[in-house]
This record gives sequence, structure tokens and C-alpha cells, in this order.
Amino acid sequence: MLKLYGFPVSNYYNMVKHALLEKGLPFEEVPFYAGQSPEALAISPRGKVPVLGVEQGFINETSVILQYIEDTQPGTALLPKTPFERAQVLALAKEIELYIELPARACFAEAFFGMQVPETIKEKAKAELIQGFASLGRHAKFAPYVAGASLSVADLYFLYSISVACGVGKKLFGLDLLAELPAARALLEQLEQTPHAQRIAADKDAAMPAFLAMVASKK
Ligand SMILES: N[C@@H](CCC(=O)N[C@@H](CS)C(=O)NCC(=O)O)C(=O)O
Repeated sequence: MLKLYGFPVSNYYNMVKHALLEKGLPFEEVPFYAGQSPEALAISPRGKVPVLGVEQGFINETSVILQYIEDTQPGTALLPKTPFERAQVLALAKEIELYIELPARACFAEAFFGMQVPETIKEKAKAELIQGFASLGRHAKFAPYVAGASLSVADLYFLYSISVACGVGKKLFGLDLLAELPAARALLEQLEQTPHAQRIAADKDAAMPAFLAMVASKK
């Protein structure tokens, strides 16, 4: 059986978990906080989650895990078969990760964990977030899903990165990053209401106290 290593507070972990649920695949969740210990690095070379455990070994990096699942497992397709359409979905997912998730992530410590982030980093993140959301508005279709008519890997990146990025925008910069993207806001609300997203959100809420305690112990 597929094993999903990580923790339910991780938005990357939740993208993979959502894909597994969407495809109706059996999988085991293996609690794993990663980190830099030799034991963790033997599973995840850069000490990150998620990691997918398969018969032959471990697979890391969310985008790669999602493509591996698509290529090897049955169930609802989350990537188009035709190369051009597939490229559009993967480009949208990558754009969300590089230009929205990562700048937002640089500010998580202040937005969510009561720590301070240097002003220079915040200013850079703010400019990148504004550009990242503008880019999403130019490329995404929201018709009704991010890449078009059906749910795809791009929607998983969208669902689990956009809400946290919006949290950063609102808390640190007083910005509504979706103000000019009403279709994106509507899709986000719709995706958040789906049963898999609700289950993942409940698991995240349940895991949050232990996660915050761990973060506090490392401060
Ligand atoms: N590029 C990685 C990023 C994964 C990532 O940043 N995961 C976070 C949790 S959401 C993590 O492991 N953080 C622990 C750390 O950086 O030490 C991927 O796509 O899987």
C-alpha cells in the first residue's frame, strides 16, 4: 500500500493527500516531521515533507509525487493526457508554487507563528505576491477549475497555497490578494466545501496543537 509520510498541517502534504483521496486510493499516513536528522534525511534528502513510500523506496517533491501517482495509479485523472493540456496544468501548478506559495512561505513565521520576519524579506514577498496573483489571473481559466473544465493538479496547488498566501497578504500587508479575481475566490470557496477538503481541514485542525507545541519548543 502507498505510504504518505508527513504531517497534516503541511499544505504540500495535503495536496498529495487530496490527490490520493480524489482517486479513491488506499494509503497509510505515516507521521513524519522530517528535519535534518540522519534518519529523516534517509527518507527525505532535503528534510522536507511529503514523501511517498512505494514498494521500491521513497519519492520526494510534491510535484513529482503527484505525477508518479498519476502515472501509476487508477482513479480520477488529475492531469490531462494530451501533452499541451498537461503542460498547461503543470505550468499553472509551478507558477502557483514559485510565484505565490514560496513568497508567502517566506512570511509564514510572522503571519502564523508569532515570530518576526525582516522588513526587506516582507517587502520582496509582497511585490512577488502581487505579481504572482496577477500572473494567475492571466493564465488560469477558472472555467470552472483552475485549468479549465476538470479538477487537476493545478487545483490542488491552488487550494492549498492560495488560502495561506491570502492569509499572509491580509495579516502582513492588509491586502486582499483575490480582490481582482472574483472567479478565483468563488472556486476557492467551492473547493473548500468539498468532502475531501473538509476532511483534510479537520485533520489539520486536529493536528495543529501538537504542531504549534513543536514549533514553540524550537523557538
Ligand atoms: N519542494 C518541496 C517543499 C515541501 C515543503 O516545504 N514542505 C514543508 C512542510 S509544508 C517542510 O517540510 N518544511 C520543513 C522544513 O523546511 O524543515 C515539495 O514540493 O514537496
